[in-house]
Parts: sequence; C-alpha cells; structure tokens
Amino acid sequence: MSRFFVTTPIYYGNDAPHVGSAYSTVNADALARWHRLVGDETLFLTGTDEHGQKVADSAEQQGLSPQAWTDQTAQRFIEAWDDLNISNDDFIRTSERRHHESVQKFLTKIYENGFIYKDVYEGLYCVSCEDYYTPEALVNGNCPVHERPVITMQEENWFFRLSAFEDKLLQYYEEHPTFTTPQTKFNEAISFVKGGLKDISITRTSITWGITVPWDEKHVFYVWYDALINYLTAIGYGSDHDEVEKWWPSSNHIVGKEIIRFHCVWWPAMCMAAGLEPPAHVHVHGWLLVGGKKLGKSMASDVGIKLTDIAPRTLTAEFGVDPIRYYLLRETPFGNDGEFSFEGIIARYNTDLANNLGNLVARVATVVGSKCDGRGRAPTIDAELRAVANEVVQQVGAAWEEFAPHRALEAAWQLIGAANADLEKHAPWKMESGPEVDAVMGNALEVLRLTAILISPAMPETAEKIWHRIGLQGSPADVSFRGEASWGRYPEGLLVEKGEPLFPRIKSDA
Ligand code: ME8
Repeated sequence: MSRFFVTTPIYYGNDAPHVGSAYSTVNADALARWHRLVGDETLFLTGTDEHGQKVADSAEQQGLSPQAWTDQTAQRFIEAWDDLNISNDDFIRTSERRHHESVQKFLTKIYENGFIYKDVYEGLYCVSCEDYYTPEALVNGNCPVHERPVITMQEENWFFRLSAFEDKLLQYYEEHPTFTTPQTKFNEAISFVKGGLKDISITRTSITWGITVPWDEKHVFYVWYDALINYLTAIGYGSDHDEVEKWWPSSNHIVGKEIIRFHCVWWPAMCMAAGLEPPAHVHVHGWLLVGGKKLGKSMASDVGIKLTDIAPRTLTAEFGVDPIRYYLLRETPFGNDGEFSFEGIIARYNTDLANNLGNLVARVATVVGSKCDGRGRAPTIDAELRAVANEVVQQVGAAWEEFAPHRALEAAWQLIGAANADLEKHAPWKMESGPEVDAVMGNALEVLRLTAILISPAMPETAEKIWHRIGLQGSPADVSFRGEASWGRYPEGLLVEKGEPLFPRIKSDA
C-alpha cells in the first residue's frame, strides 16, 4: 500500500482564517481525499503557528496570557476548517508540549552535529514577517511583503550554519528533480542557493513567547525554526521512531510562493544537519489576488476589502461549502496566481454547478421518474459515453497525482457535458417508455455514479447527495476506486429520487 503525507503551512494563529489560508487547506484536503479514495494510507496535517512577538503583543492587548490567547485563536482555525469540511487527521499547535519537545530534540541534534554557533547579529527586521531583510530586498525602504517600515535589530544569537549546505542542497536538487513543483518555483530555490547562502540567526533573546533553547535558556528559537519542525512533531519526532520511519521523508508540503525559501532551502538544510533526509516534495502554489494584490493579513485593507468580509464562513454561508471548495480548486491552476472575486464565484457556480452538474442530476431524476417509474436502469456496454468516461477517469487520476485539482475537475466536467449532450441528442423526455429510453437513462445514471466518485475529493457532500439520489448506499468516498471507477457498474432497479435542485441558479446583479 502506498502512503501519502500531506501538509499545509501552519497558519499564524494571530490572523483570522481567510480565503488565502482556505485555498491551501482546501487543496491539501482534496489531495488527501483523493489519496484515501485510491486506497493510500494518508496523513493530512494542518495547524497553527503560535509563537513570536506579534502573538505576545496581541495577547497583552487582550489582557490574556499568550497561551490563553492562542487557545482562542487556534479555535478559529479549527472551526473554519470544520465549516469547510476539511478532513485533516491532526491539527498541530506549536504551543503544544509535544512540539516543544520535538523542536528541542531536533535542534539539539543539529547543535551536537556542529551546525549551530553563537554570534552577534544586526539586521533589518519586519515584525509582521518575523524575518530579517537585506537592504536590497526592501522596496522603497519597506518590507517587500507588507509594504511597511522595517526596524534595525541587534542581538547576540545562535546561528545555523546554512552556508555549509550550498553544495549539498544543489546536489539534492539535482538528484530529486521533482523536489519542488512547479519547475519555475524550483528554479527560484535553485538560483537562491546558487547566489550563495549566508548563515542565519535562529534564536532571539528579545522574545519570551517561544521555545527555549535547551543549552542556553536566555534564548528562544526564532519562530520559523520552531514552525518548520511541526511537520516532524506530528509524526512523533523524538518520541516515536517507527512513525517517523513510516512517514518521513515522503512528505508533500503545500505552501504559498512567499515561503519557498523557508521550505525549499532552510528546511531541507535543517533536515540534513539533523541527519535526516530532506522532505520529498514541496508543492508551491500562487496567490489569490484581489484587484491584483495579495489577499492576506494586513493587505486586505489596502484594496478596500476588509478581511473579515472574506472569511471562509462568509463565503460558505452565501454560496454553500462545496461551491466554494469547487471555486477554489477549479478556478486557479495550482502554481499560478489567481484573481479572487465574487463575480468569479457566481460565474463558476451558475455555469458549472447549476447549468451543468445540477441540471444533469435534475434531468436524469425527472426522466427516470416519468419514463422509468422512478427506477434506475443499467448502462449499456456499447454506449458512446463509455469511451468518454474511461478517458476521463484516466485524466482525473493523472491530474490528482500531478497535484492539478483544476485539471481533475475540468476533466470530470467533460464527462458531465458529454452526458448532457447525450440527453439532448436522444431527448428521452420525448420518447415512449421502453428499451431505448432505458438505455439512455442507464448511461446517464452511470455517468452520475462515476461523477460522484470523481468529484468526491473536491465536493464530498455533493458527491454523496448524488450517490444517494441515484439509490446507492454508503458513500462514493468509501468505494474502491480501482474496482468501481469503470463503466458498467450501476445496478438496475434502484429507486431514483428527484429532490431539490442541488445548485439553484444565483441571480447576479450584473
Ligand atoms: O507564513 N493566496 O503563515 P501564514 C493563496 N506561519 N494562499 C495564501 C494567501 C493568498 N492570498 N494568503 C495566505 C506563515 N495564503 C507561517 C507558515 S509553515 C512551517 C509556517 C496561504 O498564516 C499560503 O499557503 O502567513 C501561504 O503560504 C500561507 O497561507 C501563509 O500563512
């Protein structure tokens, strides 16, 4: 049996969940669901990044301890992901004891291996990024991400000897040509390393809300060094050797493009320094943009949209959970930037969901009701749709395996389109009941059965509704994909239910 370990970035607990974090999480969820569907043993991890000065400051403003504050903020993510039907197996919080222990063991190992030393550091620091910048990296003297002023910080720090890993990283990249996808993002990591790596400061004395450096207790680990290790904490680093062996290094880290450097350079180097294999894959996606600007944190106010207006819950309350999942997965090819807009959601909803999928489900149930006594018919072996279906099943599988949810859905919608066209061609609603109608309806029902399976990673609730409406028991997510995702398995005689429209059209003001 294959294994699939997929992770999202752990989100800053200080920020509320928003469409950007939902984008990564829904992608990871759909991939996890796909892998479960094909029978892979799957581990899907998400969580919250809770240390650092910003969090300590917010807690103080709230009159709470950092722990009490993060207990509240983490809950917002747990609830948001619950709302979006996210099937994570674990939710890690960096303030948990298990994480403190792992981080201390992991970094002590690197220290013992001779890759951590003490020095004085002075640099330009962005409090929002929790990161230093070189003067060249600033834009008009401001942080390039937050477009806000940086401060000059001077500290006696412990340093990680990143410079020792230049050649090792380049060699690793060469030997693992799919380490980072897409290739354009991999190239960014490669040129960053080729440009020369400087040692980096990995501890702070100015902060107390963090994980203490075990060999020098005045220091805490800088939040990024603590955060990256979450991927190992969750599989028991330092406490459960067998679990680590089981899941590492074959991890799939899903990350946004602004954190390539951390995941594709620092993180593999840290793993090497600790005597571990680097993670197997980092899958980098682009940004959702609003009016051409990154949608995230403080950015939202700059484009006239309040972030709270685009909290995932606002969207799911308005459009439903599956339509939002569908939009996030379908609209923007994984790896590219994409424009997020309400108009875009409505267009996808009306075209793909209401007019195509919803319409197919409604038509099939109506005609089965009027021409087949409400009982399903079996598909035919020589159906034209069979060839389309077989091709689509292949394409969908390949697309999920290549981390291309948009292509998987595009392919599934070809089958839906073909089934609608087939119904229009035969117009069974104009025919007398009999073998010809039975054949047409059996084929359409078979397409619905296959569609339910194929879309279940992206739209689990809708898939299940379709499954039940055509009289099938259980869940399309629980079938054996290899056995069931092939033409001809819809059984004759099941009760087909008409039901409410799955996706009532949205009237747009435009
Ligand atoms: O960076 N479009 O946390 P974070 C698409 N704690 N994705 C977006 C997005 C947008 N506009 N905005 C945010 C951190 N994201 C660290 C990570 S991991 C060891 C530590 C997503 O809360 C995207 O995945 O700022 C991005 O990488 C992540 O949220 C950043 O989340």
